[in-house]
Amino acid sequence: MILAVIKADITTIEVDAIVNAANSSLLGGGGVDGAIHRKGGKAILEACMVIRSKQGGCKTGEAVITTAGNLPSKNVIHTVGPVWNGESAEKEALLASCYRNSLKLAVENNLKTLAFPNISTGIYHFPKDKAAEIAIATVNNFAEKGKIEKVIFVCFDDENYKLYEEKLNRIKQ
Ligand code: AR6
Repeated sequence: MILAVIKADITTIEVDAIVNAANSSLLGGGGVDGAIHRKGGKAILEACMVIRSKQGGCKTGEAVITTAGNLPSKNVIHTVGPVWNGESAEKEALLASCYRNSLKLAVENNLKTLAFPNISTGIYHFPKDKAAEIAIATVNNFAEKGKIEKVIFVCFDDENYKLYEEKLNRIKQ
């Protein structure tokens, strides 16, 4: 599995699935979620509504998959990150679950290339350094990583980009 980092808008990335930092309603919101729904069009919301009617949304740490509508990627995996409100091992475990459950869903759907945003580090206020550490370790230690060809960490701000670059260089050495 190749691990890469870029600074970009995730809605422009062509991969088998981009991951969305959603909320448990799956009805859209601000940040990367808003951008994905806006650019992907109503097909994504419609697919989310179908999932809502079957299972009532998506719990924190879990993931669901939909069409990517008008986006260049083939699918969108929606995962719900934890809201950070102070030091908590439980929140760290939930963030790791977001990455692990998204990867599992990719394997189940035979998807080979994935792009992750920096889940929970915006509106949900998870500390960026800790989040990057968890994201990279969880992806790198994923049990079925041989089944995924490439994971791109798509950063939107310089701080996250520098953190990922530094941490990825360290594990590649
Ligand atoms: N491409 C890539 N990354 C982005 C983009 C983009 N177009 N836009 C923002 N980011 P956030 P959260 C980065 O707030 O913290 C929504 O309302 C952003 O800089 O999108 O998990 C949902 O509906 C940050 O580093 O997600 C939820 O209610 C990262 O994406 C809530 O926000 C995540 O920031 C989820 O909060």
